[in-house]
Amino acid sequence: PASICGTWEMISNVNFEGYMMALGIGPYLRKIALRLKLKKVIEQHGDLYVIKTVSTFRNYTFSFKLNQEIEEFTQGLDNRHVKSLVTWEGNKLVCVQTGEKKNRGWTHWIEDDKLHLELYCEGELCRQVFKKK
Ligand code: RET
Repeated sequence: PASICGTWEMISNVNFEGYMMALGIGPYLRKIALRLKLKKVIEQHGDLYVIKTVSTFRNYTFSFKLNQEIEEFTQGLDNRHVKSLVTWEGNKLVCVQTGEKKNRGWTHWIEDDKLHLELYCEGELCRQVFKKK
């Protein structure tokens, strides 16, 4: 599959508000977050992946190895501890985040040279699309 590595700039962001509400993020932080033009910086070193969500306001970095459940602390998002498991399912990089919130996770994939990201939590689905820088 096409590589997801590189620097990506957000071109669309649908229902980020609903996703953040499902996470229980307060109105003040939601308002700031909604205005951000996010970037994804994705690196792969062997079986170690690093996904950086970068903005002028706050950054979030998640590092993981495939097929190994790890503790993730969603610092600066909803500040929860979850157990995260990332696997390839066909051409999709799929993460399940097990914890207090039901049905939580995300999926990354490449389509038409764009990086697609679906974030979901408790019935809310946010769709983000990024173009390569
Ligand atoms: C920001 C700003 C502060 C409020 C919120 C944020 C959301 C970050 C998200 C990051 C997702 C990262 C993923 C990483 C994969 O490895 C931008 C930090 C709510 C949703 C999916």
